[in-house]
Amino acid sequence: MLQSETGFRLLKGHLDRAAQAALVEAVLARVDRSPLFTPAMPRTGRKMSVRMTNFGPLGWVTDKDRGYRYQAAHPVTGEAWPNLPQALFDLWEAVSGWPDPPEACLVNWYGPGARLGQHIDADEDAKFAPVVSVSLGDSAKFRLGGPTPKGPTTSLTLDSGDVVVLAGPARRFRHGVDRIYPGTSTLLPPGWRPGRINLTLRRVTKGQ
Ligand code: MD5
Ligand code: FE
Repeated sequence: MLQSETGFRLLKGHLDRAAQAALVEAVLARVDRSPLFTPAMPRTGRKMSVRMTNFGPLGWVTDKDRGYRYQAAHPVTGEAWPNLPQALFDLWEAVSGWPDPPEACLVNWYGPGARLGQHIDADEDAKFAPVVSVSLGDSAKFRLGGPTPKGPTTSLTLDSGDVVVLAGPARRFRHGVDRIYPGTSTLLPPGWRPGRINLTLRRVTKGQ
């Protein structure tokens, strides 16, 4: 099926409710020190509806003038990103099949009405390393295409606790989030829901 040939693996309900709650606590404690920022598209400066922050030595950022990139400092506070929660190192080790640890965890927060347009993740020098994604909070409609800008797409629902592993060819597949389904989870605390948090663990540098 889709999963094994392409390197796309959806681990439905990989994290139980207790693991999700512990992860949310670790994430929100770090977001306190490293607040969500509003990313802007290169050149147009158009603001994205998803809000972001990062954990780990490198974080993904974008703005009008400098575009998409990884950097060591938060674009607003200028501080280093917080460290990765141990649970995310453990998850990466359990599911990624990659020998080196993740260097970046992009944290995406979707409020009601937020979406993420179809795109391919290609800003990492480590272009063969997998990406591991964790969904927390409200469910989302995720749409996965293929390696080219056109062609058919498949819609999937990502629920809280789901983990997606993108390895091999799927690592370069077009994808996006069409919408979230507000009120489908009670995991996130008041102020964060309705809403969805997605964590993506990534290798950025090629290393030696
Ligand atoms: C999300 N995040 O749910 C989505 C999907 C992103 C992003 O797309 O870049 O932050 S996470 C699943 C994902 C990540 C990277 C590659 C692929 C899927 N893929 O090739 O299908 O916030
Ligand atoms: Fe992506």
